[in-house]
Amino acid sequence: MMRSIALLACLLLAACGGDMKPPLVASDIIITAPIPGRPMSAGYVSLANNTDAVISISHVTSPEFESVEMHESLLENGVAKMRRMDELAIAANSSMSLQRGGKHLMLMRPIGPLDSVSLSFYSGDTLLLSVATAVSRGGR
Ligand SMILES: [Cu+2]
Repeated sequence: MMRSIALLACLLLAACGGDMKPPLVASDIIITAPIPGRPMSAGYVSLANNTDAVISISHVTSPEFESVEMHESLLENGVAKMRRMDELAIAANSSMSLQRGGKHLMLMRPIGPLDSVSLSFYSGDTLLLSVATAVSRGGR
């Protein structure tokens, strides 16, 4: 709780600062179409932290999916695996790319049609950013 208050204060300070860049910006968002028989999509996105403090994403939600997990791909004894992450930390004034073979979002069990997908990024109870994008067709 203390942590979210501290973060919120930072974000408010950043918002009041002279330069008008939003604290957290998402770009290059890709949501893959679910593979038939596997009710899940992957989400890739670049996240830019424009503040002087670390931004810690604790969870991501999407109204179009039952749940969203933050994953990291890794090799374990030569076998590709995915591990669930409890937190996604973006260093001050840096960007992080969620991409194929690396950190990514796993969107589990779609609810209804997926014409457009919304993602909300949270730090504790604080909504940091909401974005929406179309699902890429034919991609994986
Ligand atoms: Cu995954």
